[in-house]
Formats: sequence, C-alpha cells, structure tokens
Amino acid sequence: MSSTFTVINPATAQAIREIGRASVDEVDEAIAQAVRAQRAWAGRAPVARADALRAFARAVEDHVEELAQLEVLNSGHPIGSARWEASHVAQVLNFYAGAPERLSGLQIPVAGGLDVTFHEPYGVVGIIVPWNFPMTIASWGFAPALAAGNAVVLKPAELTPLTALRLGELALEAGLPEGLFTVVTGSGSVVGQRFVSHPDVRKVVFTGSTEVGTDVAAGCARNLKPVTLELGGKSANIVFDDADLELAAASAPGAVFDNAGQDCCARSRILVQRSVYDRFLELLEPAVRDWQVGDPALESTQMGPLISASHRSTVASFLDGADIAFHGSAPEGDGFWFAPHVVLASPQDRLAQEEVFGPVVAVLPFDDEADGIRLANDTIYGLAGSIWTENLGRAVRVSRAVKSGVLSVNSHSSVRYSTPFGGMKASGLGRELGPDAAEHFTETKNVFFAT
Ligand code: TAP
Repeated sequence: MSSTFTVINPATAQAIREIGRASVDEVDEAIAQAVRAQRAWAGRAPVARADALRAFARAVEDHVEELAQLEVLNSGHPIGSARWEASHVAQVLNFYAGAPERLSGLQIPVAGGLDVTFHEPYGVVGIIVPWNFPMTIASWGFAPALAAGNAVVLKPAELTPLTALRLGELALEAGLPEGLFTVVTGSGSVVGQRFVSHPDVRKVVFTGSTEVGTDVAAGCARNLKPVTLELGGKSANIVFDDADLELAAASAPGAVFDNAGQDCCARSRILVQRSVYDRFLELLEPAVRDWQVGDPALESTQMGPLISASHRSTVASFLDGADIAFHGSAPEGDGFWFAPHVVLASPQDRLAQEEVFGPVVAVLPFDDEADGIRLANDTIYGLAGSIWTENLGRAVRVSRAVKSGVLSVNSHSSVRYSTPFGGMKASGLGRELGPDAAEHFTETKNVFFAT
C-alpha cells in the first residue's frame, strides 16, 4: 500500500503503529479474491462450513487475552470490558456456526408440480464498522454472513483497525480459505465508498453515524443493493415513581458512561418522574462521583479515555452553557480524558436531542406515564431504552409505546447474540443478531419443478 495512517493510543496520545491505506485498485483486488473464495465456500457441505466457523471461534477463544490487550491499547477500553468483547466475538461465531445446517427453505403446495424455495447467499458482503466497538460490531456482520455462504470484506474505522486485522489473521490460522474474510484498511471515503459502488459487493452492512449512513444508503439504492444500517441513538432511561430507585440510580452511570458514553445504546437521557426527581438525583450523585476513570489497563477502571482529541472537543462543546448538576473526575495530562457529567436539561435543549457520544447525560423530569412516553419518543432516534417500574402493566404499556428497537425493563441490557438488535427511526434499518440474522444474508430463490 502506497500510503499509511498512524494508529494512536487514546490513553497516552502516543503513536502505536503505521497501517497501510488501501487504494481503489487494492480494494478491487480484495473483492475479486472474495468472489473467487465465495464460490468454493458456498459449494462446501453445510457441516463443513459449520466446522470451519467453530474452528474460527476456537481460535478467537484461544486469543481472548491478546485481543483484549490490543483493544485496551487501540480503543482505551477498560480491560474487563475488552475481555468481554473478545469472548463475545467467539460466542457470536459459535452461535452462527449452527446456521449453515439450519437455513432451510420451504416446500409450497402448488398445482402441476413441486415448488421449493432456497436461501441463496448474496455473494460478497461489504461490512463497514465504526471505532467504538471494533470487534463486536464487526462480528455481528461477518459471522452470520459467512454462515450463510457469503464472503466478507470488512472495513474497520481508521482510528481502530488493530483487532479487526488480528481477527483476519486468526480466521486464516483457523483454516478459513484465503480471500473469504478480508480486512481492508483505509478511509471511509475510499474503501467504504468502493464497497457501495462495486458491482460485485451485493450487500452492505454499515454501522456508524446517521449522517454517513444516510449517504451510504443512498449510494446502495443507486446501485440497487440491500443495506443494513446501525446508526446513532439518544436512548431514554425512564424512571417511574414506583421503581426501585436505589437500583435505578446505582445502575444509571453504567448505562451511559460505559465505554465513555461512546456507545450507540448509551442511555444518555434519564427521564425521571417529577415526584421522585430530587430523591433520584440525590442517589445518582455519589454513583457518578465514584465512577472510576483512568488507566484502561487496570482491572478497577470503569471508564477509559475518549477516542481522539477532536472527538473530545466535540463532546466538550455540548457543555457550553449547560446546567451542570454534578460531575465525576478524570486524569489530567496526556490522553483524551473527559470526566462524566450530569446535566439538567429541557426537552428542546441540544443535550436532550443530539447524540453526544461521550460521558454526558441529560436528566429531564416528566409528570405521568403519558408524558414519560411522549418525552421518550421526542427525538429523531429509536435505538434502545430502559424502563424502571415495579408495575407490570405499566412496564408492558410503556415498552409497547416507546419507539425503539431494543428495550429493557428494570435492567439496561441491550445486546445478546441470540436476540435481535437494531434501531427504529433515524437509528437504522434492519436487524442484526438473533435467530434470523443468517437469513438476512441470503436471497430467496423459488424453483418450480413441473411433474
Ligand atoms: P462514522 O463517521 O459514520 O464512521 C463509521 C464508519 O464509516 C467508519 O469505518 C468510517 O471510516 C466509515 N465511513 C466514513 N465516511 C464514509 C463514507 N462516505 N462512505 C462509507 N463509509 C464511510 O461514525 P463513527 O464516528 O465512526 O461512529 C460513531 C457513530 O456510530 C455514532 O453515531 C454511533 O451512534 C454510531 N454507532 C451505531 C451503532 C449501532 S449498532 N447502532 C454502534 C456503534 C456506533 P473512517 O472513519 O475510517 O474514514
């Protein structure tokens, strides 16, 4: 590769490694290799594809510590979180290793013959991922895509390519054929756009900002190729007056400050019923002040740095003129540190409407159930959310009324490999993970046999 870019450790602001930036010709070569590899892969017996994916999963399991340390270095994720992420990749691969043998079609009763449907792979799938969870988000695309008989070209974000590159090597070491799963490094405007325009990439999966995702979707529409979009969020953590307030307050920091708030599912708006608003803030304050921000290599660290200096400036701009209730602390000096902040907001404030993608949470009061639902739905986004109540009827009503793809009652969980994940409204199109994801990487073919 003729040009390179520098990967930076966000906890120290020091350079780690130079990585090659692919040209359009190099992207085209990776796609041509993928086309060749896919034909052989799709022709393999389903059980052979399942075995190959299980071998890939075992290789990841055997390298969890190495992958986790690499993520600490490249992304600033606390080591405990990074270990979970690496293990999750192996679990996703194992889960979809069951898919090749279960992708059955239908036999439909018709007159004059036999009618059968097949789930055919698209061919080559292009996957574009962001920097916030480089390994896990990549695996949500490549594991089901490979299971369904496709080849994959994967573009990591330039800020965080290291774990994706290592996963590419592990796939080869585990015996996946050359060219079947290729990691192509470079900029979104070159590599990502080539996935969108190249005629042999037959499906695109994009995770990133709503702005770029909209552009990618328009490009895919021009080239008549399907696209899955996982985009931004402004998820609500709704706390009713009948909730276990201690538990809701103790868990709220983790729901927004995990990965320094650089999480599409971050519960970055806490909506609290007015009758318990003051009490909730009293309970929240010590939990935020005690939040451990620092060296991501330490086991005790709960939050590392932001990803870059420019992202830190963007996050800081959200505090201009904001009504800060209280904040935690962060290290001084090198590294892109930012303390967790809690801000009191009104519904039309920028902090209540726009995704910060940093450790800043807006707290807003609401009056009753209808008002809480109205406020929860009062943004362009609809990715995730939490509902805290001890009233089962209310939990059912509110979870049905909030327009989000992923909701959680009396918890903040969003991601399980076995359950569907994705957004409504400006948060995305389509779903990843869960029992149906491998099928999403296939096209249905109908064949009629006259008898
Ligand atoms: P983006 O700037 O949108 O970048 C995401 C990816 O797209 C990167 O790999 C980027 O490459 C590439 N890209 C940039 N411009 C492109 C173009 N014109 N054509 C094709 N690809 C292009 O987002 P980000 O700042 O990395 O990530 C933060 C955003 O992602 C947030 O909004 C967050 O909510 C969202 N996100 C959503 C989810 C889900 S699952 N819904 C999960 C994580 C993050 P380079 O940066 O290397 O140039």
